[in-house]
Amino acid sequence: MTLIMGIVNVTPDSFSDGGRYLDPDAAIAHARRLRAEGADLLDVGGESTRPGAERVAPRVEQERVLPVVEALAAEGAYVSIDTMNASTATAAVRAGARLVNDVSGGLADPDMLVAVAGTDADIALGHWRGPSSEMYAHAEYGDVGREVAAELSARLQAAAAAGIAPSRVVLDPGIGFGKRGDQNWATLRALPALGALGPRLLVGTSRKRFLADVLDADGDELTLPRRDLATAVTSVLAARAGAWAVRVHDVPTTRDALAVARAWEG
Ligand code: PMM
Repeated sequence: MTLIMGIVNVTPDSFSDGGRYLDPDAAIAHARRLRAEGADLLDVGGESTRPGAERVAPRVEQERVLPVVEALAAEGAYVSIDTMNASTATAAVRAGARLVNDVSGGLADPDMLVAVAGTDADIALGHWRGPSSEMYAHAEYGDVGREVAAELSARLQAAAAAGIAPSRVVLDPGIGFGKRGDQNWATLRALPALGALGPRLLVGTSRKRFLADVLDADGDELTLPRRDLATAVTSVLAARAGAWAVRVHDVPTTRDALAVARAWEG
């Protein structure tokens, strides 16, 4: 059964919910709500990766996320830490996080893989070709599905070389990261090939621009319900393609969609 990862962005500038949960108490309350709605994991992040975003100092990132991770883990929640910084990853694992979610696949911080190897946490490695400030500079592909698979395979090997067994790895195709509109759909079509690499798969499509493009919806708040419905559809399709987990903002809509798909499948 595909797990639902609920998004807890403790940031002023994430593209769909930036600033809403910057206060730790607001973030914790939001995460509790996601959990009550059916989230199996809570993904806590303190640095926006929206296209064009500038990096945040690890100290600032940790001030945002550590109180939230600690409170949720103490309540027994399965917490993941969304970070590209090794120091934040290790501090969050000490605070109770069980999964390090690195959208850069261990590329942004050369210490990340070794740091995680020394903990008992798992790691999600995202497909990534460069920082958000230059998000589309590397969006040049021949066969995007093949290239994403080859580059994730290389990250899997790098993790193994650092001492992280494949059973501790989750691979993520990095939807929206260094990929333009249609390149995201081609990447999603390649999910079965990514699954053949072995590790569990995590897929994050939630509210992303490539969905709005299909819906002909612009970026304002009114389009969020439409993006959430589109996210539920892509999450169901990801589940059918074998995803271990889907990362979403709107947990109830995706939870219902997954339940309906499960009923169909019997
Ligand atoms: N996308 C975002 C942030 N973190 N983590 C994983 N594993 N996969 C993703 O696709 C992903 C991520 C950007 O979305 P947000 O700003 O809405 O959180």
